[in-house]
Amino acid sequence: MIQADNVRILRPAWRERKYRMDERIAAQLPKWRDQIKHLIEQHGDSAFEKVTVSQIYGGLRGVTTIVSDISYVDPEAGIRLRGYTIKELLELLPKAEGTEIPMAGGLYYLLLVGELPTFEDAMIVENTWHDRSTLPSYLLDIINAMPRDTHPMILFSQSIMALQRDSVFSRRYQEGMHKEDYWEATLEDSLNLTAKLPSIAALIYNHLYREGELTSPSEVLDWSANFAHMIGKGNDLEYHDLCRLFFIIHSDHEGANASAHTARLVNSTLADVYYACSAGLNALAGPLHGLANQACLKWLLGVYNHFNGLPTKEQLKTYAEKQLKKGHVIPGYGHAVLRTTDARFTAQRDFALEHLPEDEIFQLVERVYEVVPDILMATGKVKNPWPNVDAINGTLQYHYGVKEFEFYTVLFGMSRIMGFTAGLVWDRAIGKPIERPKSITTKRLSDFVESEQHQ
Ligand code: HAX
Repeated sequence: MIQADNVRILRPAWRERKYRMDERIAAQLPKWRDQIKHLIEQHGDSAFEKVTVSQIYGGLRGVTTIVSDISYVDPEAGIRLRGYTIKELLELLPKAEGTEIPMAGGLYYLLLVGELPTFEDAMIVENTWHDRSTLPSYLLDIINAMPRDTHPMILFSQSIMALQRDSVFSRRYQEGMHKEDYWEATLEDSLNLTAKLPSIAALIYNHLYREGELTSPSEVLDWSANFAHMIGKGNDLEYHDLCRLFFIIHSDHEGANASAHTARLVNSTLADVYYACSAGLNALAGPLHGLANQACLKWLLGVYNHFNGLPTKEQLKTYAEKQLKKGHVIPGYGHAVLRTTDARFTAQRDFALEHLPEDEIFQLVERVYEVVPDILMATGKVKNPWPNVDAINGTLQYHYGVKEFEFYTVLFGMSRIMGFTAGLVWDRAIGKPIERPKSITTKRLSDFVESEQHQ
């Protein structure tokens, strides 16, 4: 039972108001479509950058492949969501009563519409989500039928696929929907799906770790806090705030990272939001992508246990240097694009300094931050020796009792689906075609390079 003085009241007066994101997106479409049409007509044959052989073999690292106006990773300022840094977002996005951390509803409005929401805009998204949050009973049956040792990401991806039968886009497509309306049907699917994410994630968590306990979303909590409530943390207000922070900072990281690009590629075939998001999550589940937060926490706990407590700086330096000599990486450090401390790390560190300065694993995070950058710089090869988002996020979950490492990627995915779906709505709005890049054989590539050399 949630105590009355612990809740952030969602304003009932706004419950009846229809969200206006569709109108606001529609109002911007002529301008965007004209701009893109002009770019293609006037500069369609301009080369933006050259692609090297190493890039073709090297996972297309750094090759610009798609446009995304939802977010951009600035090497120095970090991620900008619709142009705003994490610090700015934490200041500017609307907050529910009694908390300093913004509501996810406001962030989702920003990602979709591209404009800062008013408090009312954010509340309408929150209420729209609440009204659409009920899970169909067959989903409970599906989850309950799955063995307890099933990976939570499988259950997550599977749940989203199961909900596809209610896709508005697919139904309307079968009915002969006009191309101009694709984005609106995609928006409907996106709202329906994102509305259910806290309940889906909680259902999975409770099935795997809380003996199947069932809790409904609370009328009075926002989207993020509702997840906390449904996993039995309804009265832990600090954890509510951590959820708000976590879901905001993980929501998008450009459009061409493995999971976001997967979602957009699938959706470009006009497979709906459910197919696309499930596919995106499957990419996120890989150890090179969404699992880094667990690897980092495991590493920190390993260090802590090795020294039977907090190591001194000298001990930590020796330990980290040995690790590098063995050819291992220091998890949570480095980044393919960023060239400074990740603003998402800083935001979480500020949270920890305020709420859990005495936590010894957090103190270890701090010590690693003092010691490791110099060691990585000394290697002369690490391009960014600073911490990334994953250097701390597991530590925070662990502190508040969410100790099931393998579940952390579900939390990441829950947040990232906001970014995926905002991208999908806009891809359909600007009429992005099916993706079909080209592959090449090694022989053709070799022949090409040799013929270039002889010219
Ligand atoms: N520890 C040790 N060595 C590192 C390192 C680290 N934290 N970061 C980079 N390096 C090494 C690389 O392994 C590479 O060595 P080789 O030339 O011998 O192969 C060299 O430094 C140059 O790498 P880079 O250009 O600086 O970095 P990349 O773009 O190749 O890789 C990674 C970026 C994030 C994968 C890398 O920094 C890394 O492995 N970090 C540790 C794991 C980690 O924190 N992953 C989470 C990333 C956050 C994220 O994107 N989440 O979604």
